[in-house]
Amino acid sequence: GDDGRDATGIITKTQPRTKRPSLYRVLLLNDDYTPMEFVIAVLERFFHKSREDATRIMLHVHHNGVGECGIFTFEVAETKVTQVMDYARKHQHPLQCVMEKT
Ligand code: TYC
Repeated sequence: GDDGRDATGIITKTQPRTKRPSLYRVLLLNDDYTPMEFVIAVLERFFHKSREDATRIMLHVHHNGVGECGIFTFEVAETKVTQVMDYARKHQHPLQCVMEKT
C-alpha cells in the first residue's frame, strides 16, 4: 500500500490489502413444464451435485419456487447461468436460472 517514512527517514511500505471478490448466488426457478429429471441432470452436470443433493434441491425448487445451486464469483456464476440457459433452450425446456449478489 502507501509508502511511509520513519523517524530516521527510512521509507517503509505497508502490506497491500487483498480485496475479497463479491459473491453471487445462482438460483433455479420453478416452472410447470421442465421435467424433474432434467432439473436433476442440470444440477449434476453443471453444479457437480450428487444424485441425492440434486434431487433435494430440485424438490425444494418445485415446492418453494426458487432454490440455490451454489455461490460463486461473478465470472463463474455468469458462466453457470449461461450454460444452464443454453442447455435448457437446446432441449426446449423453459427452465430459468438467475444470479443475485449475496
Ligand atoms: N415443477 C416442475 C414439474 O413439476 C419441476 C421443476 C423443478 C421445474 C425445479 C423447474 O427449477 C425447476 N415438472
